[in-house]
Amino acid sequence: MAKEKSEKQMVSVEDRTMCEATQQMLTKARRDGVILDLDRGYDMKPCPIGAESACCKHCYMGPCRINPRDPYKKVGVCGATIDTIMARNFARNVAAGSASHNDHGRHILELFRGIIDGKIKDFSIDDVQKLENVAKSIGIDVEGKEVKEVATELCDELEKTFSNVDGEMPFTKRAPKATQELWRKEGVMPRGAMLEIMEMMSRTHIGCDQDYNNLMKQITRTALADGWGGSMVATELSDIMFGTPSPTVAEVNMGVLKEDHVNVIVHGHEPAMFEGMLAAVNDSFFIEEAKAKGAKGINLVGMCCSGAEMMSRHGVPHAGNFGSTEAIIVTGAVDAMVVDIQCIKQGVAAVAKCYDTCMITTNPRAKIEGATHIEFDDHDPRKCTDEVLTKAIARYATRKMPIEIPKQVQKGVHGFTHEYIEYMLGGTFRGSYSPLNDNIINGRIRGVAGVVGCTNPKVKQDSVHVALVKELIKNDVLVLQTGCSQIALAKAGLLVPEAAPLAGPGLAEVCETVGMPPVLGLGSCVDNTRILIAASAMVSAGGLGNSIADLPVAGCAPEWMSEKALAIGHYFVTSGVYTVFGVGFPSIKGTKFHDLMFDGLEKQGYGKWGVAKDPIEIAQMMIAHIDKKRKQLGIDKARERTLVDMSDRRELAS
Ligand code: XCC
Ligand code: SF4
Repeated sequence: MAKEKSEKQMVSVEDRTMCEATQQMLTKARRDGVILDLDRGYDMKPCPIGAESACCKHCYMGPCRINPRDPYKKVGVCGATIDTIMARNFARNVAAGSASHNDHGRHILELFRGIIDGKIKDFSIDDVQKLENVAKSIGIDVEGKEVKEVATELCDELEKTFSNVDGEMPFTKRAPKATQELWRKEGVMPRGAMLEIMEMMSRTHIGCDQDYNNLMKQITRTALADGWGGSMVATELSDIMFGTPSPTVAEVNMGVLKEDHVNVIVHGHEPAMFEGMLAAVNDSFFIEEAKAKGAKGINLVGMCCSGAEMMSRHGVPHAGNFGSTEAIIVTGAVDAMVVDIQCIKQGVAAVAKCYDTCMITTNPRAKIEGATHIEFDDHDPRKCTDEVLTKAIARYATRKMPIEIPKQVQKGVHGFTHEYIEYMLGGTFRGSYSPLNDNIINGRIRGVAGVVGCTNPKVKQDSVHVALVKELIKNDVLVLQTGCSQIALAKAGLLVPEAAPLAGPGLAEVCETVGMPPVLGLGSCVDNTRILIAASAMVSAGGLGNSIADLPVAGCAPEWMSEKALAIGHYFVTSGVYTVFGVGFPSIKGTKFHDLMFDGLEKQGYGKWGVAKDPIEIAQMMIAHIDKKRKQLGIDKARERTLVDMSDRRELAS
């Protein structure tokens, strides 16, 4: 790749990312004349009309462009108004995001079915307790039944998540009654995901649904079919097959690569291939092969979401989030980059070519031009994994590139789940959410925030995540995390109990008593559904209202970029959570569609959307919402008393 700009002309690496390892690799890439996403993102000037969702290309009478500064002046050739155009664009984003998670969930369900049928032999049911709990949660009677019988019934029932053409999606039963009633009243209760996504695509065709209010109902149904559908199926069945995580110390950042080992990175979203790789790297045959070529062993590490799952379940080291997947190749130390689906930048393959890294795709749904494709088959995992390892070892043996591995490694505690939160705060014998609710009611914990989602080269990598989470915990808000955001905070050193002093006095006291970090890592993006279940459990534990919308909670994706993030955001909003997005939002302020999203939905009994760029401003918006909910619940005064108590005690102590 040609060197296009001298280093002087380029923006400083410190402005592109706060991750020091990524800074070091970006510097090296520039020196090597290789262009990374972090620089492409800076150079790309996004289309100002598209950025505000003021264009439509749903038919070839257009594409039609509306002036975002004067949105009601013109309509499209077909007559579509700006509200129709924005609603349809958002609808298709949500449909794509929901489709991704449902496709993932359906694959996991097929794997589960294969295990039950005995056709898949390399995986098994690992967590029978969780199997029974999940089955019971949707009304399956498990008493006196064999494991296989329960599994079959659960599998048949969950199949409906995808294939139902009427009725209600099975996991919606796990939402609070009042939340379910709202969905029924509004006509947004999801049926089957395939139907909802198909209907969403059809309704957004030219000349179909042209009322943004009516479109919103199907958008909501399509998003709920993600959170209470495919994503939840993926998380729950993965726990049943591969084990429910519990807190595990794991290492994060590029320093987990080892110069004297064969380094294999797995980057993607479905855990099956990664689980297969983990089995293969522990095979003594390959360890001996690697040693015969002069390596000390094979080092398997993860990136992005399947990496976050493997870290939670097995403590597998994690090399970095979405913003570092090209940069890490620049180390020269990656012998194989093995990918499956979602969030794999095509640029990773181009960078891999520059550094002689084996770039291997494994999923028939996601090939990349120029990459080697070695297909992963659930029925015969070793066929793929062994070929991958053979290639990786061969690349190690013929390494030609100079190697430079950043030193940064941070230890953190990962692998929290809604089950573990219950146990951690309630104890083995009286496991319940009541202690969490009590601490919220008495005000030590002001509220709970979910901070999740991607990194985006439009903003300095990790910086908004870290500043936002620090501000939230300082204000006694307990933070739950998933995905690339969790990795950002892990790199910043906040996923350890020792971070408790960074929290406000109330939250710090709870963390110190329990021995937990003020920031709890829950895993990958499909594991956002753990937050939905935790919120439902908080409602049923009592004292905090009747629906998720009553809870003093808020959500945020401060550096979001993907359509999946929009689908997740909308299922949180319509499950009752105030959800703020950073970076920007594809809608125009002052339009009817925007007002519906950012205000009207709340009046209908849901949560609502918010948008801001500055982390402190985002934190203040979330805290103001939490305080509003505390006031509505009548628990605002308790917090003032508790905090006075604590400062009194502190003064006495000093
Ligand atoms: Fe992708 Fe899931 Fe976003 Fe990260 S957080 S960039 S969606 S890998 Ni899920
Ligand atoms: Fe233009 Fe309407 Fe066609 Fe969209 S559907 S491109 S607004 S004519």
